[in-house]
Amino acid sequence: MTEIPATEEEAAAVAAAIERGRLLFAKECEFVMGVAKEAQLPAAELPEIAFAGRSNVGKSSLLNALTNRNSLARTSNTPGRTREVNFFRLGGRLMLVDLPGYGYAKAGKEEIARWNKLIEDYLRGRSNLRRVCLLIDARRGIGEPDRKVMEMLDKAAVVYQIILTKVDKEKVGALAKIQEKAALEVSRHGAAYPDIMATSSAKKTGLAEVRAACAALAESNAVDSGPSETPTETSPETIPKTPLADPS
Ligand SMILES: Nc1nc2c(ncn2[C@@H]2O[C@H](COP(=O)(O)OP(=O)(O)OP(=O)(O)O)[C@@H](O)[C@H]2O)c(=O)[nH]1
Ligand SMILES: [Mg+2]
Repeated sequence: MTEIPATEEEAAAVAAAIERGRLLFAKECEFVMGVAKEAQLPAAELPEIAFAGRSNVGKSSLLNALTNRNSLARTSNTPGRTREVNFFRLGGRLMLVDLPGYGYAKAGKEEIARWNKLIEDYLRGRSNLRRVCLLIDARRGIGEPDRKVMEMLDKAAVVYQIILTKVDKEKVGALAKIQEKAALEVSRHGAAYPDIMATSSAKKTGLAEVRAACAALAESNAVDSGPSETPTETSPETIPKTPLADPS
């Protein structure tokens, strides 16, 4: 979904948004804490953006890539690596939240139930949560476990945005179809942003656009009230759509 700005002003606004994203993510990012129970959640001191998605989809890798760190968030070939809700403070302006993955079949039943409860408690009850980035593996598309989370977010009126991951593994043509299909599905969900971002942490694709969207949310004082809001200068609506990945 490549979108070329229609006017010079629009192009300038997009460039400025990208630059604000770059500046924000050039700031210090520090691990604050990992939380295993809702009762341990830190005070809601900053605007928050959470990264949710199936186990192994690339949440921790995306956080590392966005912040230009190799090992800020722990990543692994083994699904189920992130077991707590991990909080990272970015430049004293924004809290980035790395969630445990859902849909990890090999964990014990009790453990899965505990993680799911933790994720749900967090997502439902966080007053300063500006946006959930719902990560979807570009090769798999939106699946049943993702739909359940989308429905839960719709019901809780928590605004979310789909971010495709690992687009380096897909060809441009196939990726465009996956984006279209995801956009169609998302259009039926009240709390979802219509724009589907496409990223690769491995190839650093689409990162500038995600940073820009995060910066716009960090700057706006109001809690993100969703896709129907009239765009403002710092609104995420002014953020460019992610160009398709170059598979080379
Ligand atoms: N090719 C490719 N591989 C990726 C990309 N992002 C992540 N991976 C790989 O996917 C695997 C899982 O990545 P993680 O970032 O740990 O995934 P996660 O969603 O945090 O997983 P959990 O913490 O288990 O929920 C690792 O082997 C990463 O190297 C990407 O953009 N491209
Ligand atoms: Mg992880």
